[in-house]
This record gives sequence, structure tokens and C-alpha cells, in this order.
Amino acid sequence: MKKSLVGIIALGILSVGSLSAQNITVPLRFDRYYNYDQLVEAMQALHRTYPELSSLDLVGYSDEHRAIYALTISNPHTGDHLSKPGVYVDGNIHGNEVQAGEVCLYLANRLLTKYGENEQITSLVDKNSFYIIPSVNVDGRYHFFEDPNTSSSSRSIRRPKDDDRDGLFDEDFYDDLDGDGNICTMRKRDPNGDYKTDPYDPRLMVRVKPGEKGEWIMLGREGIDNDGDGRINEDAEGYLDPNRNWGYNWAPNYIQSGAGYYPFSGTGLKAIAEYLLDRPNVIMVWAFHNSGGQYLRGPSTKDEDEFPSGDLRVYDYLGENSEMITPGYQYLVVWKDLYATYGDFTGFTSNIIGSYGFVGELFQSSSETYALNEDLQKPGERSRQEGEDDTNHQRLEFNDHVAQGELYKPWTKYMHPVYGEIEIGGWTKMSSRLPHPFMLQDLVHRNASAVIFSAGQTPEIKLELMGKEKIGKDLYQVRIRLVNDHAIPTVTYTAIKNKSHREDLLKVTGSSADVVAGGKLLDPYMNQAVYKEYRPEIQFIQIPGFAKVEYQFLISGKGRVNVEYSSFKAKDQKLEFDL
Ligand SMILES: [Ca+2]
Ligand SMILES: [Ca+2]
Ligand SMILES: [Ca+2]
Ligand SMILES: [Ca+2]
Ligand SMILES: [Zn+2]
Repeated sequence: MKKSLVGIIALGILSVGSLSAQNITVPLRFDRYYNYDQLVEAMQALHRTYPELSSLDLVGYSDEHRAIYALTISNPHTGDHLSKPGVYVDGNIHGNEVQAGEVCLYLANRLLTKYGENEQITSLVDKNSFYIIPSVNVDGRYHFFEDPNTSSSSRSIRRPKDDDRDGLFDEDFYDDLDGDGNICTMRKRDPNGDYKTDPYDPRLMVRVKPGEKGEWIMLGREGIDNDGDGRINEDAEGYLDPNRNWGYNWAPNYIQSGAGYYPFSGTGLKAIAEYLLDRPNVIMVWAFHNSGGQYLRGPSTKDEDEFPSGDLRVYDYLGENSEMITPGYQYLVVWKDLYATYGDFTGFTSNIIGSYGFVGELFQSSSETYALNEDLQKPGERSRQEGEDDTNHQRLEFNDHVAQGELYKPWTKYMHPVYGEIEIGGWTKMSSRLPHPFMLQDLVHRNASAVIFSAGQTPEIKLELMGKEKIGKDLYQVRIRLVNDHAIPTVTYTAIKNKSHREDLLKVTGSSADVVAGGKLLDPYMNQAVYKEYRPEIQFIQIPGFAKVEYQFLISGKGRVNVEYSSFKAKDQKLEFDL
């Protein structure tokens, strides 16, 4: 039963919605895709199997009133979840970017099923709190599976818009003419067309050169003239792009299309923003999308300042390691290497929440290869023909011989009410941006490993008494050291620059002692310290990655002294000593 479900989903030929819910069990399977209901069921199954280590929280509801759930993975025996560095991971903010949700599910499945068995994972779960929202755009995910789509449609939040200004809203969208669950392409034989049949594969068309005879006209996506206005597919669903609607560096529609009328007009997005604001411990953020094979960092627009150099060191360290974890993926900068995005999610988390954030663009369609690599060819095998190196040829060979035809629909005759005899065919919904399920396991594991690597770099602070020396009558010089062995500092440099939250506190108190001076120790040998002018018993501090900081206090009095370190992003530490 399950096997056939996988096949049907991969094929995208039948509507998945017609299938009854499966009994999803843990460990989860990753040779399949989960529709919205199954994704929720999978999260429930994980929580049910590991109630001690996880909680399942309702974050809020989407615009179409579907529940958005978060899975928290945290060991209550090592402290409340808010007391530990928070690693937030989400996916599928674009509804069609389905496998981003599977990366999140896989991460949760991996952390929970390997806890107590794998040493690295056990210590990361003990040390961090993981907040995982596999599907942000739950409506988009729902419709992607349930409705006929292209590989790129069902991306956004639906907001009716009258594109052709005829008083009707979204009245002429694509139509699944042949009822196969895919919105494919229409072509028609025409000797005056500007396309001819590709000489290497008759399923593909190439543009004719000047003076050459044509064979085909391309008629766009499957559709008819639904409202009889003489145009086809002219008023598609209006949209709000959920990754352009966040409350940082937002810009209106005329600058940033899809922005919406105001930030956080997407109700589910606002709920997630509040969820994050309630978790000031979040220091690491991953948001998964699905096209290109990239790990992207901000800034998202050219007019923003580059990140402070301290943050760039962290991004480079994590980004370069992620590139190696997932060969072929590139670590890049959003505005410089891709395009400007105003009001995007990681702009919000980097600048408001005070986290490091990566966008993981999953999947490269160029990975769908069929061995035509000369280096691998043995004598006697067929060699590549001229012009046959095009990605589409490779992908069609992959479709034919590796995916057994599941990704490309053969051209089939159809009688169209306007165009007469046409053909419908081409790449299916589950092609082009999603790996075939047999390749999903590798994709989800490597990307979850990039997240796990970063979780290993969240700050972990050791608080030590460096020295205590009597320098006068009832006067002591005390030195405190704080060490961070990991790459991520306890406060991002951007947060310090933006003053988006307070820095860490180092507080020295004693019932029979007063701190008369205190400040950062610059050189312990030369005894150089910069003392804070007021209230020297409280220091505002940051501990950089792979570094130590030292503080010096002059304390007058006697008895027990308490040193408390508290941080939003790192675990609090305490020590005490006697004068
Ligand atoms: Ca209209
Ligand atoms: Ca519209
Ligand atoms: Ca169709
Ligand atoms: Ca029309
Ligand atoms: Zn996306």
C-alpha cells in the first residue's frame, strides 16, 4: 500500500488527496513526500514516540485557517528550553518548496531517534533547544499536493487580485485540461511557428533560426478562456509572497512585488514572528527553500550595511563548512549573488531576533544526470553528440532511465476549444524543483547535517575564577575568565550594533563585600583594565566565538562572593568563592 503511494506521489498523476491517511510511524520514512495532513501526522508521531524530549506546539493559524505546528526538541533535565541556545529551523515558506519540510522532519527524526545512541547528537540535544516548523506556508503545501500545479505554482499566500481589472477576481487561472493533476505545457503544430523539433530529442523544441522553417507554436500553460474575454489564463491567483512580508526592511509592492499592503499581513507569519519574539534564546536560524543548491546569508538588499566583521567570521565559518557537508552547494550573499529581497524572513531574524541566519536553497536540477560524462566513459560506449550537453537532454535521459518516466509527461493530443488540435505535455509538478524520492534521503541528511553542525557551534560558556589577590586591608583584586570554545558568540555583532536586545550580564555580589571597581581586563601581565564608571558590579559583556574574555574586579569586604553570568542566547553560569 505504502509503496504505491510513493509511486503515485512521485508520478504526480493522481490526486494525492483521494488517498486515505496513512499510519505514519517512527522512524519516519524519507523515500516519500508528506502532504499537509501527513506532515502534521508525522510531527504528532514523533512527539508521541518521544514525549520526554519533545513538545508539539500550535504556533497559530494560516490565512485559510490551517494549523501551523512547531516541534520543540529539548531535554528538560538539562534546563528549561529558554535557558539554552535556540536553533530555529523552518521550511516551505514557499508552498511549492515541499522538500524543505522533509528536511525539517528528517532533522527532528534524526535528533530524536539518535538521542542516547549517537554521542554527538545526544550532547547537542542536551545543550540546545531546537524549534522546528516544517511548513510555514501550510496553505501553499496543502494546495500544492491537492490541486493541479506546475512545479512553481502554489508558492504564495492567496490574496485575490483583479489583474485584468474587469471587476472579477482570479477568474481565469490555469486549467488541468487532461485531468492528470499537473499543469503542463500546450503546443500546436504550425508551419509558421517559431519553434522546431529538437534534433536530439523530439520531445523538446528549439527556436528556429532566421529563415528556417518552423513546426510548432508554444501556447503556454494548460488552460482555456474561463470567462470568455478572449484571453487565456489572464487573471491568476493574486498573491502575498510570505518571504517578502516580514517587519524588517519591508518595502511596498511597487518596489518589492508580493510585499502585501503592510508587514505581517500574513496571519501565519505574524504568529511565527510572535513565536520567535517569545524565544529570545534563538541564536541560529535556518530557513529552507528549494531551488539552486545554495546557503545564502544576508544582507538581503544592497542598501543595507554589510554585517559587522565579527559576524562575517561566523557566517564564513558556518557557510564554508556547510558547502563541504553538501557538495555542489554554494555559500552566497542574497543581494549580491541572487537578487534583492525586501522584508524577507532572515532579515527579520538577523536584525530583530539577534540570530545568525541561513537560507538553504535545496536541490540542483543538474544533479539529475545520466552518465554522459566523458571522463567516466569507457571505450566502445556511445559518445556525446554535438549539442547534446544541454541540461534538458540530461534530465530527459534521467527521466527515462533513472526515474522510469515519472517526471516528464509525453506529448498527447487534446482538442482545445479555442486552439483546436493541440498537444499537452512536458515537465510535471513533482519534477524540476523536487528530487525524485530515491534521492531525497541524501538531500535531507546532508542539509540536516549542516544544521546539526551549526548547532554544535552555539555558544557554550565556561566561567572560571582566574585569580584572587589581597592588595590592601580587606581589598581584593579578583579576575574572572569566560571562555567560549565554539564559533558563535553569545551576542551577535549586529545585535550589539542595532541594540536589538541587551548584552550579557556579569554580576558580582557579596553580602559583606562591595565591588569598588570592575571592568574588562585587557592585559593580565601589565595589569591593564578598563573600569566601568558606574555600578561596577554589573558588566555588560559579549563573549566572541573561539575566544575568552577576562574581567577584573576590586572588591572590598569579606565572606562569600557570588559571580553570575546571564545571557539570552547562552546558558547562565554561576560561581562563588570566599574572600
Ligand atoms: Ca479579473
Ligand atoms: Ca488575479
Ligand atoms: Ca494536466
Ligand atoms: Ca479569460
Ligand atoms: Zn523559496
